[in-house]
This record gives sequence, structure tokens and C-alpha cells, in this order.
Amino acid sequence: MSLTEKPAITPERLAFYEKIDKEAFTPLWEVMSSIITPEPKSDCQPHLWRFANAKAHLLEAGGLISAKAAERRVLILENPGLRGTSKITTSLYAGLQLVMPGEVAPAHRHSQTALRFVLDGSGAHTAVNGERTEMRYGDFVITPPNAWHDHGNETRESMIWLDGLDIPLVSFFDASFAEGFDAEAQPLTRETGDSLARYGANMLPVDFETKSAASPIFNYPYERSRAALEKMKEQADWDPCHGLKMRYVNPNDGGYAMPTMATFLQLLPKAFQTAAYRATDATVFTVVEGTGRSTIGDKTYEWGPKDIFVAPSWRWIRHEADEETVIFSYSDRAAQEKLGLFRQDRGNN
Ligand code: 1HN
Repeated sequence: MSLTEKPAITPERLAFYEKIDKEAFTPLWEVMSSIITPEPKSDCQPHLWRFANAKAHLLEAGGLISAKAAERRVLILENPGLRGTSKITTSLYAGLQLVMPGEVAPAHRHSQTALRFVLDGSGAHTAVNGERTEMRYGDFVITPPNAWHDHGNETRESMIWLDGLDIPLVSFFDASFAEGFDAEAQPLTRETGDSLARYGANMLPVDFETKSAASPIFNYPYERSRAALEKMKEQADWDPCHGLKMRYVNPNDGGYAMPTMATFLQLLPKAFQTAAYRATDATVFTVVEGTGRSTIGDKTYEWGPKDIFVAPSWRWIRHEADEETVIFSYSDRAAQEKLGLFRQDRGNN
């Protein structure tokens, strides 16, 4: 017996398997090589979604159903290798959400954690835990687990953002709870911008303590993150695998902004080519600025602003920027690190 081969099936063995099967027993040696693989094996495939196509489909959906009637008007980005499962990777969900002028996406809460990354339009809001934030291009917004949240668009243009949720992870643990609020929007109890001022200025209220596993900041404005990258790029400390890659942090504990999902913003200078890299966290990328291509395994995907692409676990990935490029990404690395599962391979770098 080895970890990669199954023992032969003899008539006597088969008869035995059939007999015990009726009592819900299964011989480990028949399945071991498929449940314990020497390397990650996944049905998740690399794929790229063009934002222009997504926007056209979303606007068409906008004529068919309101945000209120849909609860959330979202087109799921479903991995071609995982159709029918609402997954972009084995552990994560992604969708593109449209909120038209004047619309409200009603208040509700659930145990799943959500992130938003703003791709189109400007000035619609989301409310989380009694505070509203206005969303602008490139802003990274979080909805902590079990936090009431609703969205509204009081601007004159449609808004589209990328939603990332840990839905498959929560399903895996059979830990899903969800409920609607008894009004369309939750009452506002805090001034807009309060959390960013209170927790996002390299200070915390003295004696600050929280039971939340998520960051007390719920909008990480692109303006700030982009300005930081702009300053750091003068130093030109390019990581061969990542260019200049930063992770979003929870100021309370220095960990990722959310308990299950890790989020990143990276800058690649014009004409930069990253060295091949692989890691156990299948990752969803969206381009904020720039054009170029990424090679994932043996396939190359050309991208421009707002396009979204996914790389499966443990697949070699290389990025090539034609112009100065900024990429946002998210993965389940936060969960994997807590569970002692995360592994990365930088090749010879
Ligand atoms: C959800 O609550 C939102 O609040 C978006 O915008 C997508 C997908 C599945 C379940 C809940 C949102 C969602 C979701």
C-alpha cells in the first residue's frame, strides 16, 4: 500500500466491501489516495471575467429585477470547474453587485463575512453597525460576520462592486445563520467617517477592547492605500514575486482585516515581470489600474482595469505589467494561517 496507489480489488475483497457498505462502513485503503493527496488537487480552474461584459449583463439584469426584489442584485462569478456551487474557489464566493440610482438593498445580517471592492460609479453607500460609508473607486469595505448591513445609492449613476464572501467556508462548517431586519435600512447611530477616524489613524481609543474578529475599520479608502504605494515606490524595494504587495490590517491585532479572508493591494511598476510563485491560497484578483497579463499554470490571461481573474491553489502564477499596475486580491489565507495550513513556494526567490 502506498499513498498514491490503491490495492487490487479481488472478488473476496469486493464481496466484503459490498457487505459492510450496507452498514455504512468503507475501507480506508480504497479511498486514501484520493482524500490525502501529495499536493493540492482541485476542480477550481483559472479564469478571467471581463468587466465590460459583466457590466452589460448587470445593466440588463437591472431592467429585469430591482435590488429590493432580488435582496441583492448580483451576478455570481462562478468558477468554470465548480459550476452549480456558487464558488469562485473551493472556499470562497465572488459576485458583482449593481445598485441603480435611488435603489436600496435591504438590511440583513448573516454569519458569512463579506468584502466589497468598488469598481464602477462613486458615492453610493453601505451601512454597517449603524454607520454609513460612501464608496469610491478602489475602496475596500468590509461587513464583519453577523453585522447588519444595507446599501443605498442616492447618486445619479449606477454603482458596481465586487463582493467577496466566505460562503463555502461557512457552509463547510454548517454554521450559516441569516436574518432580515424589520426595516429597509438600519438606524444610523454613528457619524459617517467615525470608525476611520477612531481606528484608522494609527491610534486606538485607550483601553479599546472588542469581541469582534474583524477590523473596527470598515472602509479602507483607496485614496489612502494608493498614496502609500505611491510614496513607497520611490524606494523601489521590489519583491521578485509580488512587486510591492501590502496586506490590509486589523489595527486591533495586526492580523488581516477579516477573520477568514485576507486582502492585499499590490503595485507593479511599468514593464515589471514577477517571478513564478505558488501558494495554497487560491486567489481572486481584480485590476484597479494598468494593463498586462498573468500566466496561471500554462494559460495566459490579458487584463485591464476592473477585470477579475482567479488562480487556483498551488498553481504557478506570474504577472506582467505593461503599464504601472495596481491589483487588489483576496484569498482564504487568513483562515489557512490560523489553521496552520498555509504554504507558499517562491521558486528560487
Ligand atoms: C450579501 O449579503 C451581499 O450584503 C452580497 O451586499 C452578496 C451573497 C450571498 C449572501 C449574502 C450584500 C451576498 C450576500
